[in-house]
Amino acid sequence: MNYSFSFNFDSDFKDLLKRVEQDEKKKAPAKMKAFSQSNKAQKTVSSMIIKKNGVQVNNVAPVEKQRPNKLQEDEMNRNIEKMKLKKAHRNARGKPPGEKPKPSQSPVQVQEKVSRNKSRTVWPNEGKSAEAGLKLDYSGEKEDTSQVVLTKSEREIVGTAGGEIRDIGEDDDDYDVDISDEEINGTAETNTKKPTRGFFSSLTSLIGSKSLEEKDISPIIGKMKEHLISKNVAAETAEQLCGSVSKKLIGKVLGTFKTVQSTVKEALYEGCVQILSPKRRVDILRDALDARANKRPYAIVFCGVNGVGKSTNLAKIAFWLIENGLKVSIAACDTFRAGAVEQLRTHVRKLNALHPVDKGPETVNLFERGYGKDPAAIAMEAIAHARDTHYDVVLIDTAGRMQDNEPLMRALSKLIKVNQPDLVLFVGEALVGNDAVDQLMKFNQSLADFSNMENPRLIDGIVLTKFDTIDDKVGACISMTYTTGQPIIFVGTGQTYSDLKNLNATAVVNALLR
Ligand SMILES: Nc1nc2c(ncn2[C@@H]2O[C@H](COP(=O)(O)OP(=O)(O)OP(=O)(O)O)[C@@H](O)[C@H]2O)c(=O)[nH]1
Ligand SMILES: [Mg+2]
Repeated sequence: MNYSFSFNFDSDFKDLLKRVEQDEKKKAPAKMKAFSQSNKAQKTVSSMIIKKNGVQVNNVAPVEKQRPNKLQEDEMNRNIEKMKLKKAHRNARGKPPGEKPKPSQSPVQVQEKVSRNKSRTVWPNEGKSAEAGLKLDYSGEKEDTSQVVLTKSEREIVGTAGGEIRDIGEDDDDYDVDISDEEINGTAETNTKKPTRGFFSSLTSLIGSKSLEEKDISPIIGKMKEHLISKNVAAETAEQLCGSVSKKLIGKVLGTFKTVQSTVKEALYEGCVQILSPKRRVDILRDALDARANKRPYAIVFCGVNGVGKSTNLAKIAFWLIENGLKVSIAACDTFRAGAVEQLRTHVRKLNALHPVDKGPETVNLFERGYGKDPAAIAMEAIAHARDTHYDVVLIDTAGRMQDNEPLMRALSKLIKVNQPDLVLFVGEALVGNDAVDQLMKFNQSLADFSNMENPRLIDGIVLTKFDTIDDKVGACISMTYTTGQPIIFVGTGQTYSDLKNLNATAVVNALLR
């Protein structure tokens, strides 16, 4: 195919261009759109309108552009100048720009600074407990020559500890007792649909009226033992306790709607409450008043392993006795650990400042003979001095000692034998697990063995300390009372003078079986 043909491109193009130009000239020139007419402007404005209940509401407040007036402008300029000056000043002191100034000292820090030589930093968010926490920890105390400074919270507890010591959990958060009456009374089994909480709910049940055999209860008893150990009951104690519960139950006939689980639980509950219920009542206030009537001081010895809180809880007990109108002498018979005497001196100063006397002997007296002397002889002197000077109670602090340290155990046995105090208190931490049994057995054994007496004085009662640190792991209560058969007379629940409580057996068992 032949595509070649001839046309005059140049003249055709020129004609066409001329025509187009003439057409365009006839049209009016196009105007530029205002922004508000554009699609973009419509889009932006619609995004600023929200609908409230179907009614359109403008989302943005109209911004009225205001120029600062003269006065405002002057103020702004002055502030800018000030900022420039501040910055220049800071740079001149060598601090990198932007570094935050140090926060000023809190009142707690200032207070501590004047009252003690070296103070632990109290962080602002530590709150009351941290502040209070410092108060009774004078265990590292060196010679203290400063004036006694009483904090507001210390002054506030004066006059609050009269009468019997309150039970744990009565007025604070020693721990939460949260268990239903059904569970306590063992009536939960009648309502089998309702799930019971705690470890018992994980056990399978067997309902019916039948006589219990070992095979029925041994899986439950095994779990129960594990549970007790997890709550810090010493393994040995848990074993014995479960053994006796098991013995008690074998051959027992279940009621029609009773489950094995609830029967075991009931038996364990009863067993634990029985262990914690004192066989004999120790009434220190009454006995001290009796002793006063007989013109002799009432003496209490505090013993235990190192660092468990002997001196601190001795001071709390002194506070309680003073609040009950008794005069207290503290015998510094820890002649072994550096700082032990100064620690007590600090307490005595504090206690006297809290309970000042107008005239006559001070409310609390420190009987001290320095270090290295025979504690038994110092205790004897202290008791004689208290008798002569009309102090009602002598609290004898002793050095911490490990239960296997024979020379120190002999010394303790001698102190108790020659002074025959009214009460021998073993101080033990609530934190202790398996060692609780070992400590108590060996302390008792040493007191018996080294006294060479037919009826030796043994431990009469227990001070359980640091109860505030264990949450619901209350097993040490069971181990200690089970091992000695002696009651827990005081419970230490913190580090202020008012953190001294009475054991509430039911509350502890509820926490234990939770
Ligand atoms: N959280 C808490 N701490 C306690 C309690 N009782 C004592 N402490 C603290 O335990 C530490 C040791 O207390 P001390 O009273 O010195 O113990 P100790 O048994 O006399 O010590 P040694 O004489 O060295 O054997 C101190 O920091 C006390 O503040 C308590 O009930 N709760
Ligand atoms: Mg001590």
